[in-house]
Amino acid sequence: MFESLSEKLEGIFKKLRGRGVLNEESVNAALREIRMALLEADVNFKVVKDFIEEVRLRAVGKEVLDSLTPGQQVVKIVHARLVELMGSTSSNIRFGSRIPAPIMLIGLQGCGKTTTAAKLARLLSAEKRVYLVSADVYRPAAMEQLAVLGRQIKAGVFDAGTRKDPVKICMEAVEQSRREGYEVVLIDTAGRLHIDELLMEELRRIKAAVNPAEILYVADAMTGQDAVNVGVKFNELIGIDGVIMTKMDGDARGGAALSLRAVVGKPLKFVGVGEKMDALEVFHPERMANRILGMGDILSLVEKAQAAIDEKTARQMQESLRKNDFTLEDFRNQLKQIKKMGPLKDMIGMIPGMGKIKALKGMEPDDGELVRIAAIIDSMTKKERDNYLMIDGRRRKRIALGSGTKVQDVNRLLKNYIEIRKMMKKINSKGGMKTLMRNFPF
Ligand SMILES: Nc1nc2c(ncn2[C@@H]2O[C@H](COP(=O)(O)OP(=O)(O)O)[C@@H](O)[C@H]2O)c(=O)[nH]1
Ligand SMILES: [Mg+2]
Repeated sequence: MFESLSEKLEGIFKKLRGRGVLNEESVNAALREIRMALLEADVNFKVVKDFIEEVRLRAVGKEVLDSLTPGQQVVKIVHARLVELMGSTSSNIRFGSRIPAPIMLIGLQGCGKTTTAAKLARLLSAEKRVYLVSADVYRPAAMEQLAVLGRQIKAGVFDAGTRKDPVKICMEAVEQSRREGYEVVLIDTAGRLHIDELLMEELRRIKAAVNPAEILYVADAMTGQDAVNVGVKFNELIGIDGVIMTKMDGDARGGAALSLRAVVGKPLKFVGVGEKMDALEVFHPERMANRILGMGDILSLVEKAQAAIDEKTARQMQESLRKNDFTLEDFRNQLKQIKKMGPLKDMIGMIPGMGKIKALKGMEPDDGELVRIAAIIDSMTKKERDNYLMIDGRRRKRIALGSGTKVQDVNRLLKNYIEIRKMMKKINSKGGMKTLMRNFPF
């Protein structure tokens, strides 16, 4: 997601950076390229137009032309606009004062409603007692799917028995959850291949019957601008309070996520980033903008780390990310921790600078690769791990032999390590991660 947009924007900014002073012409040239990059990322045409106009207004002002670091100014403006475009701050679910609070999930078939209902139940259950109910009486396996997921995450699931009326099922589920002391009822509704009047009528009836605290539209990122258009329809016909965008881990170009807020006028609240039950994240516009601009997303990374490992280890990791003397030992520990957190590919994009490292990108390390890297580092002496400079050709041969790998593997690992170490140094010399995120690495 956003990979190719990130790459293009980075290229555009690099060109700007090379200039001493910006003039209107170079700003306009950059804006034309940004416009193309956004359109290619499948961002809504009108959204792109407004975006560019706004950036132009702010960028062609006097401050920028006189600025000492004009490239930086433009990136800042684009960054600020991206954050605004996605809604500025993250939006939580508003549960209201009624207990239990019914939350309805709506969307087309296959967009990920059932999976998301279970993921959301899992996420919310850190703070609330959450009950699940499926109102999908049409697909034979739909209720069973939710029941299975519910068992997996240890959430209560309403058993509809032989009931056939979705409205009655929802009402009884809300009653049941009240009796059993649940605080939230997540309602998974049926979807259709297209928006049709029958589906809308059913959703309206459920809405009228349970009076949900929130209605969340579940959108499949892979369907691009269709997801946005369908969102507009659902909002007109049912009314929605927010959006959950699923399959952000896929190779969708990201335009839908960027256009939603501006076109539908409702915030993106969560994003689905995988099929597993823990693959749902609160959506943070600021962090997403950082990621799009290739700045990584250290906050998300640390948050994930905290969920996956105990806090102490997370703190150590944060430290070692910042530490100047990032040794091979740190590198190995970090890879181990990263492995615990989920697919490495996703994580790499979140570490500042990592996305830019070509060598690492080509490597796309899988689990096997991680085992190999660990084996290579294990075959080093403590001294070598502390000081990679002493690892000469002879030592490389020995390490390869000892770890059952080839000298080329050892070379590649050292090359990657040196690149990452350079990034770490850069982060440190700028006075820590915060400054880096605020001021951009150039
Ligand atoms: N990769 C990925 N797959 C997802 C995500 N969310 C849902 N899916 C998959 O999408 C498919 C349809 O999901 P489902 O919840 O049954 O959709 P529903 O018809 O809207 O209830 C399933 O194979 C899910 O595993 C996500 O965030 N990432
Ligand atoms: Mg379903």
